[in-house]
Amino acid sequence: MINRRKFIKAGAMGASMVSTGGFLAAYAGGNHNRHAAASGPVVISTWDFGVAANQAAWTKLEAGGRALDAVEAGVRVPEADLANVTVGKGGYPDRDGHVTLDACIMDEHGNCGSVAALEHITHPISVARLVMEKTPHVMLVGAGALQFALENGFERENLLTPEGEAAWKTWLKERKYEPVINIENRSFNVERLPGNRYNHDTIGMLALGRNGDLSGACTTSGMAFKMHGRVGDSPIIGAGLYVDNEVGGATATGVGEEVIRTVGSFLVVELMRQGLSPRDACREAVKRIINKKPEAAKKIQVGFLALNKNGEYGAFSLQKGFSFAVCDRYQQDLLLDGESMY
Ligand code: SD4
Repeated sequence: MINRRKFIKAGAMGASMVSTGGFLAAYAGGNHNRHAAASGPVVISTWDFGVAANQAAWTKLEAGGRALDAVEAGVRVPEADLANVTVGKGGYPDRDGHVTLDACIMDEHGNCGSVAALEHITHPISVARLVMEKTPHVMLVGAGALQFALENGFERENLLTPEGEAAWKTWLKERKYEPVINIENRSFNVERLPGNRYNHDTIGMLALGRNGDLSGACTTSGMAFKMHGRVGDSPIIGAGLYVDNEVGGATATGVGEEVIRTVGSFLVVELMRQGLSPRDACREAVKRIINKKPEAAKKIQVGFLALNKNGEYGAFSLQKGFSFAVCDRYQQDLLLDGESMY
């Protein structure tokens, strides 16, 4: 896998960039702040597919573009990628066979836009941006969101690929209609727990522009085989994404219900406001999830990713297996393994 190779390479290079303790030790200590804002823009995003998405965002940031334009351009990459069965077109459907998408975006002024349970549109993030910029509202859902998208020139498409349909039919045969999140993937293999590496559905991206302004975007097809009408954390401002230009931004991935319960991304930003590093703020938010539901927390994945105003970033998750991608002027293809509680 190319990303694995790049990660190893990145780890080795990182080790040479810190004075003591090596790259991973420095990260574990919460000192993952090699790149301050003064040294240039930075973009970070969730999971392995964040590497390619970051590079699209980087073309905007490098040219001095707005962080908002960067995050929109970045997350459009996995949205359009048919090989990606978890975001945008080609995403796995709900248990009734509908591909329903959730997305939100937030800029440096606190403006935000969101769509939930949107069908037939490949780029929900761009619809969310239009909701932010062209309506008096923050959030449009379902049929109303689709109507708004079509009225604004978005093309109606079939988002269910043959692969997605086949996966859905297999799920129907073996599991019937059980309203349990991703029950088909529940096993003792930690990587296959709901929300984890082989069962994740979201790109969350945060960017800091050359001028010091922050923006974020989050987009997903949601948990595979969810109930029709189910909305996760990803389009909920404060849960799946939050940006405060005075402090920093945060985004979440994993089982959205737990993120909503803790208003996770807002919590991470507020903890950074109180002085915590991005990594420590993410860790504290993960601890809140464990405190609320200690037993459930062992069987699911939730990961947080954060970027502060100084360009320092960090991540933390419940389970092992949460990767995130970092792109700045030093390196455009860095992929890191986040720390985890278990
Ligand atoms: C959701 N948070 O719909 C999303 C899915 C996800 O890893 O990120 N899974 O709950």
